[in-house]
Amino acid sequence: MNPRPVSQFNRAIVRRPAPSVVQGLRAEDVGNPDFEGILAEHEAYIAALKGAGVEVTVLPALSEFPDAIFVEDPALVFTQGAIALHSGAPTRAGEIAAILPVLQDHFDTVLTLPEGGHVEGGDVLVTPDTVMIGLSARTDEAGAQGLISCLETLGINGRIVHTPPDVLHFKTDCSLLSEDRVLCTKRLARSGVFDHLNVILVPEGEEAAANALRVNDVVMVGSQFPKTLNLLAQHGFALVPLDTRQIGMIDAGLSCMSLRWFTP
Ligand code: CIR
Repeated sequence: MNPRPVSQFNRAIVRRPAPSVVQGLRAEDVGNPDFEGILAEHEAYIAALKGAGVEVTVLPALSEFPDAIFVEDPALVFTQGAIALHSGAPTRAGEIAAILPVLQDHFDTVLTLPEGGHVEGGDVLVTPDTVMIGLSARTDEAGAQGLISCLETLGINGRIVHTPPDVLHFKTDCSLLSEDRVLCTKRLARSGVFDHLNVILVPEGEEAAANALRVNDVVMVGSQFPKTLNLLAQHGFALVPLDTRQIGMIDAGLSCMSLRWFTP
């Protein structure tokens, strides 16, 4: 389906965190993250994207939407075009209207998920032969079916899969490391969803490290996960460790803070 590696990117969009980010959604409240800490993590993330060879568009903070820093969720972007989604979280629904004009600035083709269904980008894993759409509390069957139609319009194949129960997004538990290798938690691997790929299991106790991010020649990984860093180094990956402890308090990892694509 893709003429180039799926993790080859030269453009990205990010959004600066607003002070309200500390009130971001979370499944388990372990206290508010530190705003200065999130700012620092976000700055380091932008620097890592640039260091990997990506031109980064930085959008202004949106204080009315605490989770708007997680731009991966309201949209999907491909070389062929962009798709504006409908969030499954009521407090995030307004982020779509904010990102739509930005998509229209960058893409000739901008589709919108049909009304009635919900999908968040965190549930969507792009692999070389198909786009996997994980059903979750944020992504429903109607949304996934609507997304498959949008993807077809762009000439891309989509397939519905399942997110483990009580896991926020499909990609909370996995990331594509290369064209045929995936980093994945044991609980997701057990479903057999990646039986056609080589699976590297996240070490016990570091499940949150599964949301890593391959960009061009490097893999960004949470710096607080030494066992995962060690394991991936043994597999020969060039690693960029990034601190995600503050955004981790609001259930986020590395993929969620950018929209990435390749423009020829
Ligand atoms: C949320 O619950 O929506 C945010 N606090 C975290 C979103 C993380 N998004 C992602 O991993 N794609």
